[in-house]
Amino acid sequence: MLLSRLFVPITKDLPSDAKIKSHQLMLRSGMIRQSSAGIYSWLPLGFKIMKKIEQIVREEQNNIGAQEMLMPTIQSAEIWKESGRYKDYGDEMLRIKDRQGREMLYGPTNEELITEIFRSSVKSYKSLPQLLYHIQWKFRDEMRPRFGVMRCREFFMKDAYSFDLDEYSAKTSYNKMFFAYLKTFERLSLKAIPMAADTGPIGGDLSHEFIILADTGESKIYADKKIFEINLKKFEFSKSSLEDMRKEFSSFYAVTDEKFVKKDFDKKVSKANQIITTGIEVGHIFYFGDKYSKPLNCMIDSKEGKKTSIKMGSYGIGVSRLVGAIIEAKYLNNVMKWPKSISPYDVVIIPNISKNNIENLNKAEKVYNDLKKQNVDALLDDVDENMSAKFKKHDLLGIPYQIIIGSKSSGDKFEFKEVGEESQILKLNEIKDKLKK
Ligand code: P5A
Repeated sequence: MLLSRLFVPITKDLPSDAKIKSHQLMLRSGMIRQSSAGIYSWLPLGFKIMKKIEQIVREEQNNIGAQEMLMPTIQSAEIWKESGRYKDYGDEMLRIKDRQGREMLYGPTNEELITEIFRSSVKSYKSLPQLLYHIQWKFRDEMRPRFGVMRCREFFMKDAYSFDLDEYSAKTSYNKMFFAYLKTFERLSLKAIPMAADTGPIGGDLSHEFIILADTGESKIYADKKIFEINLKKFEFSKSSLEDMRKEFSSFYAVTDEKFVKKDFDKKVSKANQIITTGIEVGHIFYFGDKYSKPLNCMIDSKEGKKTSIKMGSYGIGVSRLVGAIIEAKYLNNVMKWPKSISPYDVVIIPNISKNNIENLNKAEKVYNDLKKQNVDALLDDVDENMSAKFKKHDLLGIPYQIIIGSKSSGDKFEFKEVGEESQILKLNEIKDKLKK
């Protein structure tokens, strides 16, 4: 892609409510544009990054056998009346009437709708277990939308739902998700820690929030330092039971605000290991048994022919929030560096074309075409401006590798730089090898 053709409206002007760095960077680098309070349009650069995050989330769901589907954003109020949440959800629910006067709503979550689908189609234990998910926009009329995409009213969520015959197998589904989440966040180069959490309006008694540490996070957490040191790689997934592996995490104190009990914290964690800080909730999982299946009458015939209500859980990842969360984690000293797995481009070519240097531009185009042939997704900065302006702009765009075509490049050797590291002079073939790695 040529940067001069990319619709990326970089701006210096920031609204006064852009207080945290992810919100500022997303506006300045033209990733998003606010349409009204807590509602954003995603411009090409921001959308491309979010799509890459979505794809990693999807792959890790598919890896544990979850099946993708798509439910609508607009739901009927009827099923919410059946579960009792139509009233409970209060003002956070955006309620709409259609032309026939029927009560509708913009879905804040999908427990009711998926249970309704399930009850009308599944009758026997033989069809269980099932794991279903979709990635869809949600709407919550937050009282105080803030921090850009972190707490908005319309946001993009992956939500999964598990259906099992009994509590034991439902907890196996929970554990599968637990580890799928850890792998997902690891692929996004985030250290997300599972913390025992409150269940709020979703309900149930077993729940974990996945939190990444950040000063600007809205979740207060209390944890044992040692939980941050657990390395996923040490687990042998084929050999150990998921429950045992999860217990390893649970053996360390790690809770959010609502679950905090000072006496327990002081008893279980030495003073030196106590971490009291803030973080961003990027995922949240719940086991709630028959909280929805019972009132919605989602029953199944057991092996013995007895009618029992299905045991369910639900599992959310804030896909759009993750874009902001990753910026909070990776934007340091006014320089952004996207993790390679979700960078909008693999590499940016930056020729010095000030003073109308056609030779550098030609060289850059050759490199660009060469990389394109090798399926490297390169961005060519063909914008007519001086190098210091270019570098400032790329500090915002955060593409992790740069090929700089200026005084240090000659013949088939180029200046190659990984953001945050010293630059090197390398042959194009060597650069290609590095990029492919
Ligand atoms: C789990 C999936 C649920 O809604 N029902 C279906 C359950 N959980 S949750 O914790 O309420 O939300 C899941 C994740 O969505 C993100 N999120 C938000 N992102 C941006 N703006 C918001 N207002 C917002 N609310 C929730 C979070 O990442 C949360 O973990």
